[in-house]
Amino acid sequence: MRIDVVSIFPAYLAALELSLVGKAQASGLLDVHVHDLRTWTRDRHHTADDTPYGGGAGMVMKPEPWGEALDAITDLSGGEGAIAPGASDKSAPTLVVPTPSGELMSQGLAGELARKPWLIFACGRYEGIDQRVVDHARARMDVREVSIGDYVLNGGEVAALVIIEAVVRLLPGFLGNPESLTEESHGTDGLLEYPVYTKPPTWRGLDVPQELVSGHHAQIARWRRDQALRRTALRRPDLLQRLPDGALDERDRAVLEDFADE
Ligand code: JD8
Repeated sequence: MRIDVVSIFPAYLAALELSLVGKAQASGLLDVHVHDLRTWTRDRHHTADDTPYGGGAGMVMKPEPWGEALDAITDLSGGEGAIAPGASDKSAPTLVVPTPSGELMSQGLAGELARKPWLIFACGRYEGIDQRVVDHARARMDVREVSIGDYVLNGGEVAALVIIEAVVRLLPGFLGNPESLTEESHGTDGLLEYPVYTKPPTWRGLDVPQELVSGHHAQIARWRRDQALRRTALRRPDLLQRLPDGALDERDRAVLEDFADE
């Protein structure tokens, strides 16, 4: 997968060199390119913003630098000014624009984006990017305006990092043990994760639950399921409503009823 990220604060994306995403780059699974939007500004002050039409507080990001940045990055001619080496049209890019007014990021969307060959992240600042940039891009490529949650950030960079990590870890060959993907929260069973423990068996007077040191696999599996059900009922009852029919067996429902009676 190729990922391009455009921002006026490219240093924010340095984290992509670290940890597993960094390893994915080293292994060739991932090809990340971070660009400074000001590269495509024309005035000596490298101005990327201007006052909003219709008035109001703050500034808006100018369309011209974004238009030229996306032209250069998506220019598959390999010619002058092209960023991406000449490539066939099969690797059409998907433009991902983090915005508080976007569709909500989810594990499902992460899976969808992980199947794309090329993602371009447009990280806005100020009050946002002139809307014509997205409207113009929609005529040329797949565009997803995405929010990572119902709280306000100062820009799109950290949201891009969140989305990239959620996507890249789903790439085939990325995680050493793809098995662990199935068990996690928001994974396949739609429940929150059960609590996890490791050595020592007692820490500051706190013991690891007996069920986990029993070595009794069926008992361990049952304990973990019960914990996941209780945690989900307590913290994310909305997830229980979204479970497909048949996702809960008789014992699961009994656990939830007991929990509700507590
Ligand atoms: C991109 C500019 C700041 C937003 C005025 C504060 C995502 N879940 C999310 N919350 N906030 C963002 C986000 C915020 C951004 C930009 C994403 C570009 N801002 C603006 C509108 C109100 N300031 C986000 N994904």
